[in-house]
Amino acid sequence: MAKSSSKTIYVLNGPNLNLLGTREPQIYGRSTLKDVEKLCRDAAQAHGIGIEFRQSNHEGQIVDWLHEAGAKKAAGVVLNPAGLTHTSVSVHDAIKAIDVPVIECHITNIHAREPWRHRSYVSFVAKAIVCGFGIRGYALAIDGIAAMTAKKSKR
Ligand code: CA2
Repeated sequence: MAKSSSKTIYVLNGPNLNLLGTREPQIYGRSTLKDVEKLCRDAAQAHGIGIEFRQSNHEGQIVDWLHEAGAKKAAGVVLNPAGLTHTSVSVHDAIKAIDVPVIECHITNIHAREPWRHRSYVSFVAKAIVCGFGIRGYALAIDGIAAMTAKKSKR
């Protein structure tokens, strides 16, 4: 049987986010992905929850990690699909296939940017969406999952 990770939140980052803080600071700010990881660890720790923090430039890897989060019964997934947001039927299908709440998280407000960024294949199947708060959005998404988890365990 899969090991249960109900006290774990997966934070998954898609293509090019490894470059965060090194290019286009006027759009994405100067924080690096390491800074995002620290922010997420601190936010999760405040709720007594652990995190798996990962980044990949490969669509299939993101799909595999979503399956892993499902198999391990994670408390939730914070997913910044990056460019895959606007293209990936496979990421959409993987989210649909798992019984774990997935929070779509974007650093920028994708609806205030180019028209082609307004369409997200992920939003259809996400439990909730956070965008436009900069990297603080990741912490907000973790707080949201923690609140949902606390509510569930009270039932
Ligand atoms: O706002 C977000 O978080 C995005 O998911 C970021 C993606 C973009 O394609 C989405 O439309 C919105 C871009 C991720 C690449 O990030 C970089 C950051 C700095 C330098 C180069 C790439």
